Parts: sequence; structure tokens; C-alpha cells
Amino acid sequence: MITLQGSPVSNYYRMVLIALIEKGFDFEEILTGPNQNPEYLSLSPMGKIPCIQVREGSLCESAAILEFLEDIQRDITLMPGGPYEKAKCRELMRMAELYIDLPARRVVLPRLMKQQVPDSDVAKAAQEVSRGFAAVARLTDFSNYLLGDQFSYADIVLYCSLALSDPLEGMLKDWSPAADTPGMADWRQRVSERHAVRAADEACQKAMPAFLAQFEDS
Ligand SMILES: N[C@@H](CCC(=O)N[C@@H](CS)C(=O)NCC(=O)O)C(=O)O
Repeated sequence: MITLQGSPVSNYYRMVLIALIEKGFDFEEILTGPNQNPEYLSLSPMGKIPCIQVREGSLCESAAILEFLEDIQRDITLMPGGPYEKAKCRELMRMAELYIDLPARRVVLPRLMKQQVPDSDVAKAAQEVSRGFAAVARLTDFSNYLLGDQFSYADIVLYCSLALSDPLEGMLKDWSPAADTPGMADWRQRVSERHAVRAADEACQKAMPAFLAQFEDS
């Protein structure tokens, strides 16, 4: 039995949740936010979510978790088999995280927490994220899944990373890289219709109001 710790409001948590469901694992969830409690730090050394606990011990960092899940359960694969193809999958996973999620996150989260974010920071983030979208579009034509007909971790990570670029789009007028990337809207719809993705999205929607409430003025 695998224990997943975190919250479905986290897009990294949802990546792991989707993988667990897609691969048919037996798992339980323990809901927690990121925190610096010594007990949690012994499982997730940065205090970030998600982390998992398995028979052998604990594991954090979503990419490491996803690859571990792939290694222990190969009946339903979410990575291609060959070394080059596998590396292409990792390439897209990294690009979505480094060039879409992270630059967007730097301004979206402070704004969500009602902190002042200079317009220049928002513009810089948008510029970086635009480059990320253009780079991803050079690697795939979105005609079915990102790597062809096999649904993979690349799809999961990019799909979940868009949860950070979406609110960035909302912060700027006339900037919509997702809509402007040919094929992406249809791909996104396809991914969103998968049972595991729908379950993760629904869990996020359910948990979001309580998460947002903590930032409301009392
Ligand atoms: N690189 C980590 C990132 C995880 C992450 O940043 N999670 C966020 C929630 S979406 C978090 O725990 N943030 C709290 C923090 O950064 O201290 C992973 O892939 O798991």
C-alpha cells in the first residue's frame, strides 16, 4: 500500500495522484499542506508536497516519485520503453516544470496570497512562459498525446503545469499562449477526459475553496 501525502490543490500532488490512479495502485491519501514540522521534514526534507511512503521508506520530488512508480509497476506504462524515447519524455517533463510552471509560479502564488507583485515581474514571467510554450510546441504537434499515441508522464506534467500558466494569463490582457499554441486546446481536452485526470481535477476543485479562504481578509 502506498501512502500519498499532500493536497490536491497542489499541481505536483495531482501529477502523482493521476499516475497512481492510471497505474491502478492501491493507495491512501493523507491530506497535509507544505510544512516544516520535524516529523514531516523527515519524510520530505524541503517540507514540500507531495511525498509518498512505501515499504522501503519515503520519497519526495514528483519526478522521482513518477519514475519510481514506473519502475515498480510496468503493466500499465506511462513512459516509453527505449532509452531515447524515455529521455524525450523526461525532456518534456523538465521543460513543462522549468519553463512553464516555475516562472508562472513566481508571480501567481504571491498574487494569490494578496502580496504586491510588480507589473515588471509579471511581464518577465509571461515572457519566460511564452518561450516555454514555444519550446514545447517545437517538440510535439499535439496530434494525439505529446509523444504520439501513448499517454505518458509528459502529458501529465504539462497538463498539470498549465494550472500555473492559466492564472498568469488572467493577470495580463491579450496574452494567451495556451490558446495561441495550435493543437493544444484539443490535446488538453483529450487529457482532461481521462478518468484519472478527471478525478484529480475534481479533488482539486473540492479542496480549493478552503485553500483560498486562508488568504481572504478576515
Ligand atoms: N520540485 C517539487 C516541487 C513541489 C512543490 O513545489 N510543491 C509545492 C506545492 S504545489 C510546495 O510544497 N510548496 C511549498 C514550498 O515551496 O515550500 C516536486 O516536483 O515535487
